[in-house]
Amino acid sequence: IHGYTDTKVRRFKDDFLFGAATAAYQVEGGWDADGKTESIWDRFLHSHPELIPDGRNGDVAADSYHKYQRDVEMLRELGVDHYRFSISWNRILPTGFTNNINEKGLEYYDNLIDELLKYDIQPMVTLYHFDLPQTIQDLGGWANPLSIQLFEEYSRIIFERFGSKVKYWITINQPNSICVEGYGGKRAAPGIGSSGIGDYLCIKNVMMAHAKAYRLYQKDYKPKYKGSVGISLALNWADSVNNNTENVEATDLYREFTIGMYMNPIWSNEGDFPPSVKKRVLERSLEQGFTKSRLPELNAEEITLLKGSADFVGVNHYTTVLISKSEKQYPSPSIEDDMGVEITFRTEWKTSQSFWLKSVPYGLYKMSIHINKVYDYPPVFITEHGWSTKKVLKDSSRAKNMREYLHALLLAIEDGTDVMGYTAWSLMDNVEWTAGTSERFGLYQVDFDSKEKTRTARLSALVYKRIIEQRIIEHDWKPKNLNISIT
Ligand code: PNW
Repeated sequence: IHGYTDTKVRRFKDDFLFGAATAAYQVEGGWDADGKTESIWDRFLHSHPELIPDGRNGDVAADSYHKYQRDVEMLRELGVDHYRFSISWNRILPTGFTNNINEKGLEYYDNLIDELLKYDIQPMVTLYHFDLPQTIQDLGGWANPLSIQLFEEYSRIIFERFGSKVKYWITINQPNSICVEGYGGKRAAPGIGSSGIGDYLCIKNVMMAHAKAYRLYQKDYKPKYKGSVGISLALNWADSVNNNTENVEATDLYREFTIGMYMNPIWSNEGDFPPSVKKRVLERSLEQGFTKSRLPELNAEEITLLKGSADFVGVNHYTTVLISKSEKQYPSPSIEDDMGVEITFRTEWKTSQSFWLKSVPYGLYKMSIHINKVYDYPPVFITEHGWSTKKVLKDSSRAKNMREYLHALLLAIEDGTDVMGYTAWSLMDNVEWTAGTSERFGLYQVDFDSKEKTRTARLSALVYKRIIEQRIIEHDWKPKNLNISIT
């Protein structure tokens, strides 16, 4: 791509929003405080401590439930425009249902939101970031279509209470992680292991739940509050390993399974899941002796409800993978078998502390151009982008990764991508799901051994602050020391 050798200075416009993100389970702690009950992640890591390398689960985490004022102070130090955080369903509705609304839970988020607004930081609220009430899981969770209505009821309570203060909403974080890892796989909550069946049931219901919440806001809240509602999708880029036709075709299909599956229902002209995915899952299902496709259908009414059900696409972009047609047989039925691809990485790609996360900045550019071409330039909000390291303060690899990806983003903007803002994952170190705290994503380091859960700015925090101030990328800029303060 162009733009890597020229000397043109590219600038983020003044209205471009810079922010940082976290999620409730990963930072709050207070897992049973003030009436909060058990979510599927509480249950999952309580019952599978052996999965966590360092044994740290979300029981206490960074203790943001008690330290939110310090969190807002950090956001002020960075000079960000917005803070993306998620609400714990169990804090608000301890039974999972609307029969018992927990005022203490609402108060916590009210205080956080007021603290943000006091300093002119816009809250961006995620309604659901992986932590379903266990009571709902006991009824099948997202595999049960009842979950659609339950999510809508929960959303109404949140919109009622915070609608006047919050202008940016994310309904659901990463349907594919929720469903493919949680229902297809066994290593993320709820760990159902129903690959090729449960994952697809979940995807339909999660997408429908999103659409219902969007329509609810549009009808009852948008007219008075004028906020925007989006959904955050895990959109990593995939390139073919080479130009062989079979690999190029495998890559197209992989993109339809990982991008089209979630984008098409909302942003394509036809709506619905991608034709190639529907075709493949139907064929494989019939071969396997099923009487119909394992991928549930969307009927005309559902297609209409989903089409256009977002004001922007929340892009969570981390990395790029290489795709080839798979030579090996996967267990069937499974989504892996349905896709039939193999995933690799280029050895030159710099690797993080997470095995899946390599630094490939051009992938963000290519992803943006792909979205523009296929979905006709939808408004994009980067709702997550980040890098993992060990517990170090001089995290030059994170600073470099951020600069290079932001440069790629500037090129994507120059080529027409409509980007509203960028959100760094994460404001601070947190519980990285089953990885515990062994993979650190924070601009601020958290000392989990300390009672205070002391937060300390990393080098990357100072670099980010500088980018936000200057609105250009200075690849060689270095701070004199690691002190950070509010300016
Ligand atoms: C996101 N991948 O998940 C989640 O939204 C965060 O909660 C999480 O802490 C963060 O990324 C870092 O992992 C992802 O395999 C998980 O490409 C996996 C991938 C991408 C995002």
